[in-house]
Amino acid sequence: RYSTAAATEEPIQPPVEIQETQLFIDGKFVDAASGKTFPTLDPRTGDVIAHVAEGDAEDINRAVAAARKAFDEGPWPKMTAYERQRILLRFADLLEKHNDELAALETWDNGKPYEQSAKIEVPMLVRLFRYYAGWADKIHGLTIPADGPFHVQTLHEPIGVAGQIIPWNFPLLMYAWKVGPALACGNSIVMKTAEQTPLSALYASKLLHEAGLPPGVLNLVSGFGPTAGAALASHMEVDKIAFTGSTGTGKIITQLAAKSNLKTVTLELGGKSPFIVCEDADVDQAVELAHFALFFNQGQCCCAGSRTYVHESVYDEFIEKAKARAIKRSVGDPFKGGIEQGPQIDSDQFEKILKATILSPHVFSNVKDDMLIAKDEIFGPVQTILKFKDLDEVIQRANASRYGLAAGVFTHNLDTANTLMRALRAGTIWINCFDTFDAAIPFGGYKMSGQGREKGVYSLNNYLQVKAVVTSLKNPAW
Ligand code: TXE
Repeated sequence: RYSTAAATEEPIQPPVEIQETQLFIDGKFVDAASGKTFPTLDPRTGDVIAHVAEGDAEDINRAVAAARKAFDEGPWPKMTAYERQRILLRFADLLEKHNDELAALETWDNGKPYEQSAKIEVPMLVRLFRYYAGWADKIHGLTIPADGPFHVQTLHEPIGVAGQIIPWNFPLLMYAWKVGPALACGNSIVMKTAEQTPLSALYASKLLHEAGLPPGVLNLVSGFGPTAGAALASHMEVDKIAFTGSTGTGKIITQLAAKSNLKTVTLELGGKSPFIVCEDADVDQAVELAHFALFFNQGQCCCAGSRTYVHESVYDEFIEKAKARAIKRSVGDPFKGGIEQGPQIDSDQFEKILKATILSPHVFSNVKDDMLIAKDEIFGPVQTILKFKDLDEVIQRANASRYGLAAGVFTHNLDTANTLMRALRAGTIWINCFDTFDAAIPFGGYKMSGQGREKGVYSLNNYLQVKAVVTSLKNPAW
């Protein structure tokens, strides 16, 4: 079992039946061309939940052909924006109607608390598709006053076939962050889900077609990175690749894109985000927020506040209280009510965390900046607490990382907040809050945490081409 959770108790039976296990290509559920399957495991026990079709390069070829046809021949990019919007809105309604089944699949495959899936993540998924449905009919170009007798305008057009590769820590949300903007802009998609968590995206894609999405517009291939994923990133007929996962794999994706057809690349990668507790902090509140910033989702968040910097004046009190809070954390079967922490995703991640520490909620005090637990992404329930003296010093230390995904600041001093907010080199700064993931707020990384932004209006740029149209004017006076 990949946690100390409830090792002696019988696992609770998830309230859902598995129905979709095949690949989804051209509007149909189909077997892999090779006929192969792979098991997806219950993180609570390591037992097989289902055998899922294992796509590889040949299935990616089939999926890309379907996506190409849907894009090049229509009807998707040729539909009116309003028609596309209505499909996305109907999809959001269906997701809302099937909230509990989606949440159960997500928890069964991933191990995160069911209450988190059902009350936070699936509702966010619904909200995100409504947000991007709203954009579908508001994407348009400009009319530009150029020198000379010309009428100049820009058309904002979809890029074409988007390849999308997602990880296992937020399977449905990562699906939404990528599918929402791509469809709103009129692209077609081939997505590869993570091998640990194929189930919820298959169910969601079935609902998307019930909502009226034409066949071939969204194709879903379950399978592994070096086979299906690499085939997608290096495909000559794919116009763009969006990836979320480790920094190492992000480099491979970029190389594959460059070596094939120079498809555009957006990346959302690892992090080692600082969470800074300033000297004016109410320690109880700061402890609670820092705890959430790190331990949320079993510590498996790319933006986890995994370097907790605490001012020396409140350091000792903070350590005692952080320890007490971690001990209080309720760990157990994620289908049980009131559980804060379920199992880690799988044995690989479990072993990786064990190399850094001991599993179960853990707090390390007196950490130095050059220790591995202060530098590397651990992706587990391990809080690393460091002491600082003054603002300039903590700015320098917080920025001395190859990552720059997010940062948390805890202070009620306006000047301190403003200084940190401007000085920290990260894509998101959360002040007196953390992990606020509104659909409209852009998310992405500085430095080796990624390229580009997802969510919000910014994500539309990832899925659009700009065409400049210059028309010579016969009668410049008009
Ligand atoms: O990630 P990978 P893994 C970090 C976290 C974690 C570590 C390893 O630190 O411990 O990465 O996790 C696909 N060509 N994050 O191994 O390999 C793969 O199939 C094309 C941070 O799960 O990056 C999956 O769909 N694709 C993170 C996706 O890439 C390839 C979330 C992510 O897997 C591929 C997850 C290849 N050669 C892990 N190799 C975040 N930023 O949120 C793998 N893939």
